[in-house]
Amino acid sequence: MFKVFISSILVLSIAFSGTLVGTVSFEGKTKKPRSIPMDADPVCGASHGEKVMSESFVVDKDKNLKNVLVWVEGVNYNNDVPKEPAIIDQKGCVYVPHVQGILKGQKVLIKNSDATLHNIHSMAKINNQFNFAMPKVVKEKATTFDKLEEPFYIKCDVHPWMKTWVSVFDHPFFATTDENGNYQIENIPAGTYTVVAWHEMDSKFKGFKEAKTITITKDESSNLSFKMKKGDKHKK
Ligand SMILES: [Cu+2]
Repeated sequence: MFKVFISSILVLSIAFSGTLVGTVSFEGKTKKPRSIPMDADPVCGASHGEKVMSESFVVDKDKNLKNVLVWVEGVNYNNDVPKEPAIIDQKGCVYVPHVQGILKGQKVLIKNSDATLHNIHSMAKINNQFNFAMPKVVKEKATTFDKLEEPFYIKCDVHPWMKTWVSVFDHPFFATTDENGNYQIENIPAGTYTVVAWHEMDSKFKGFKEAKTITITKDESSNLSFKMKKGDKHKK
């Protein structure tokens, strides 16, 4: 009797969830890809065979936008945070990944894969800020973010071009768009939600934040796409 009860709960919790997919694109004249000069630190320059391109504004030939963080708001999530740590790697004097969602309380491993000095400096507004050097012999430091926060950046004080964006969530229903502007968020409990798409601030294109409403129905894939224009802002 007890077993039957447990298995029916499992079936219910799996059945009442859906998938959200979509594309974020850019409307208007894009700008040329910009390369990052790294000659100031020979170790950085030497770690790349070819030019390193800026990741702050990347579109494909159809103007689909990479590195947009998309998240669902107000989802009830009572599971534990993942055991696997989130990774912020300093590799070739670039942060990998360029933007990511991290769960509140999840272990975050900050790696230095380079044979050079980095200084990692968090510009969080709600979470505690940190600012410490990682000489080439320091390969790993662990931290956590304890409060929910919309995207903020972390920079390197040694290499002014280095910047990565982090947002802190209390659920795992977020994703970053790939090189073709696509995102996919799975296993969202059925319900009606606000979904936010966010792209970082850029001196020319300003940045983008847009919220839309979607109803997730069980066992189905819902589609929600966004379009960024030059001059959009991070409006609430
Ligand atoms: Cu650095």
